[in-house]
Amino acid sequence: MRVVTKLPDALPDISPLAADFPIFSERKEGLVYLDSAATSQKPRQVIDAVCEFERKYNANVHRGIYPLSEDATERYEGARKKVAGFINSESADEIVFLRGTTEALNVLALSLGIWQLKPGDEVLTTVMEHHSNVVPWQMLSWKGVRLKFADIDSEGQIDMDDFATKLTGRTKIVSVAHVSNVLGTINPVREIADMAHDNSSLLIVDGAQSAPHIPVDVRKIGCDFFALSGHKMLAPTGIGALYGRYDLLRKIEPALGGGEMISEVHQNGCTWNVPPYKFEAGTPNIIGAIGLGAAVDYLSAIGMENVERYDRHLISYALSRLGESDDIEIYGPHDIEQRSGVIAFNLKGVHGHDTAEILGRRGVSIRSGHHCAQPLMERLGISSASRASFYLYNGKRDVDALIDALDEVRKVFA
Ligand code: C6P
Repeated sequence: MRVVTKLPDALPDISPLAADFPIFSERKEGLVYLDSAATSQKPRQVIDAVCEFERKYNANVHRGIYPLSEDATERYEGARKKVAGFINSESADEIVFLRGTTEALNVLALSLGIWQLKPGDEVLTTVMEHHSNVVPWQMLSWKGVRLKFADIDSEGQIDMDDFATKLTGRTKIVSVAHVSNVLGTINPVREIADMAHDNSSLLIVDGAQSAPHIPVDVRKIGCDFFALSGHKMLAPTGIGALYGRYDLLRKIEPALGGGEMISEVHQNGCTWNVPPYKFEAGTPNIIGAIGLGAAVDYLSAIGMENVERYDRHLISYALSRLGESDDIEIYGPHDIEQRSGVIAFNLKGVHGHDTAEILGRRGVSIRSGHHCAQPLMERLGISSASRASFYLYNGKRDVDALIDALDEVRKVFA
């Protein structure tokens, strides 16, 4: 497997890693891809690992005792170990393979919500959350569980005084994004973990936007659960992971029932398998896990510190270029140390969808709209924003293409 392990110290015109991503050479019309927060592109190393598995190792896992199935199981469990190492969990038994962050948060809301929370209990989140960290908790309202939102300040960071005020004796769960998919804010999850635990609350971290961009150490963070999506970090869609502290995974009830998650089933009841299998009902996304393992190998070979440093170069260059014009409003922290991955902005007087549509015609792919974060849009007093999101295959040239294309938008609306 060929892996380019070095990212340059200064931002190059074209990322040396772009060559690993077939989509950039195979699309004849060229591609300026600035929507990696929605989903990332996939390197050859991941595509090859997925193809190799389908060609040589495909069988169901944990079920057959013939060599092919044992091979498949070994590779599937190997991927689990890689994910465990990537986020520094104590053991692979703390990693549950699920479809992604949304499914992980729903599983937690069901497990904790239905089995453990009582009427009057509260879940504390923030106003910058993705709907995946809002709706599953709101769905517990039938049980009398209340969802509260900590506010943000003018820089798009959590208002920690408001957070502290809303963290009460009734708060059983705190669930926050590590990195906002709109503001790019990196939240102080270590501090939040201490506050939550001092209050005897559990801390869930939505790592959908952090795991692809910054080193994640669940033990250093001190969170109880951490969710990530493979497709945002170079793996295929439909695979993600839920980390849970082993003692908690043992204690809480499963949310999904079926094959694999049981120990025994009788007409009058059943008993659960041990974690993580207790939470993996049915045939899992084996091929997705193999792809996620390969993606973790790829990112680890580069080093997440290097990925983070490169991300800062991209963000800082893009912020400075976008800041050259006074008709662009940028959302999120000014301090680039406090942000990661995405820049949401609005061109004054132009709807985000118009901006994205015109950019798309110029070969520049960005996202616009509410970004599945409507409470945040309401808080910012806007209905939509354009968002450019960056990853390790982007270079200066992609940012310059964005800036040039924005001139086209200005011309159309002049
Ligand atoms: N945000 C975006 O364009 P899934 O869809 O389950 O892989 O991830 C959900 C999710 C949860 N939390 C955060 C912070 C996210 O950013 C996302 C996905 C994408 O911003 C698609 S809406």
